[in-house]
Amino acid sequence: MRPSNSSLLPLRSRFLGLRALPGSLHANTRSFAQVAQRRVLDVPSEDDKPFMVPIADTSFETYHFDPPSYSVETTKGQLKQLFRDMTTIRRMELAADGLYKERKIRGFCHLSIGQEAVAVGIEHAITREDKLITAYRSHGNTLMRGATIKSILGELLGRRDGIAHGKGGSMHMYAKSFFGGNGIVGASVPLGAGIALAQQYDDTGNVTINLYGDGAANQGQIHEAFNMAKLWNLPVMFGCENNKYGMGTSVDRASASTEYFKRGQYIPGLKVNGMDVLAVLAAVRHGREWIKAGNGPLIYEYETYRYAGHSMSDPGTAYRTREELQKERTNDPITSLKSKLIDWDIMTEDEIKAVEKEIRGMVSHEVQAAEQMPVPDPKWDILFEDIYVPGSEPAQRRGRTIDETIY
Ligand SMILES: Cc1ncc(C[n+]2csc(CCOP(=O)(O)OP(=O)(O)O)c2C)c(N)n1
Ligand SMILES: [Mg+2]
Repeated sequence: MRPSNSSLLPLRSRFLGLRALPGSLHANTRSFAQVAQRRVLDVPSEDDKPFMVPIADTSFETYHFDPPSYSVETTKGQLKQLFRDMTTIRRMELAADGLYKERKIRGFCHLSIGQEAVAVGIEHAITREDKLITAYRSHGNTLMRGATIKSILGELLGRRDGIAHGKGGSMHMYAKSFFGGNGIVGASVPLGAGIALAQQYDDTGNVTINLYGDGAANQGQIHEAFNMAKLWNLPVMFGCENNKYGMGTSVDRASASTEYFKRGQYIPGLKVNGMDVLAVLAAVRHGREWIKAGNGPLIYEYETYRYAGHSMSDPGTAYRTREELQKERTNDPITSLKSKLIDWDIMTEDEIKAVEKEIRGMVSHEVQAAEQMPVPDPKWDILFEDIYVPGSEPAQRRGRTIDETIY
């Protein structure tokens, strides 16, 4: 972490302190603070012109690794998009919550409400040529990798036009450069190391973002993957999404060390405030460049929080207090970005409300479209499709009983 005696000051005063404010600011419709922020931040009028915004110096903790800069280059357009993306994920997750409670979605359904800044910050720091793999809390990542909302909701509803033709459900969604959606805790991490090995072999110059949970972090196979990744200098950014719980077990009860970013021992690490989308963006951009320069793997820890239960069958209240939840909600990633957008004079409160309304309408439209998708016909060829590469199907496919076996 950057040693600084200014760390006790609030973010805004610290950044203002970096440059002298102009002597006289004439009154206009904006407040003094807004005018000052705009001038110090040099907010351009154009949506696509880059400028720098500050990041709190409590955002990172390092392990044998230099932290990113405490200001990040962005544009007004990108800041607005970060807000749109996080709000869209939350609305989509709330829609899934509703559909599940109406008993239209059956089976597993793991929501990522509270964790939106991680999926969104990562996506804004990488390209579609970079690869991403995660565990089962994956709806937000699926959306950010380019899937439509209706294809994700359609999948949850088991529909033919769902992103995995209704056969994957919540835990098994895929898109270009997105390898799921994996239900076996920890098992996706060695797979991600393999994807990075393929990138290295093909000399693509890109990286693999390899996400897992704090619960998964205690698995042996993760440490085997760390070893091989370091041994072979693979272009992989491991990322532990520490949402403080694995099902109903808190990190303190499950982990001898909760410093997940130091778990790689011989691999440099960085802990990132996963409730701040700008901190995530800056950190991933920084680490990606470091990996692309041929320095090998990194282990990131995104400190975040899951507001909902582990899955829909868990109300999420038995193992944590109401006070804890309330406290965590004060760090909400969407609310805090909203206040920055207003403080920095990027969007007005009314503009923000209008975007929220538009996204609410757009998501309910997508819900309707998903509900209108047909269910798959109960036919053998539909059941067996997407298992074998077309043309390589074996002559015999075994069902549960002799009757169901196809020759
Ligand atoms: C190998 C394996 N063991 C156990 C489970 C059951 N299980 C499902 S989720 C989970 C907890 C994982 O927690 P974490 O990695 O922190 O992810 P989070 O749910 O917090 O996103 C467990 C133990 C499983 N799916 N796979
Ligand atoms: Mg967890």
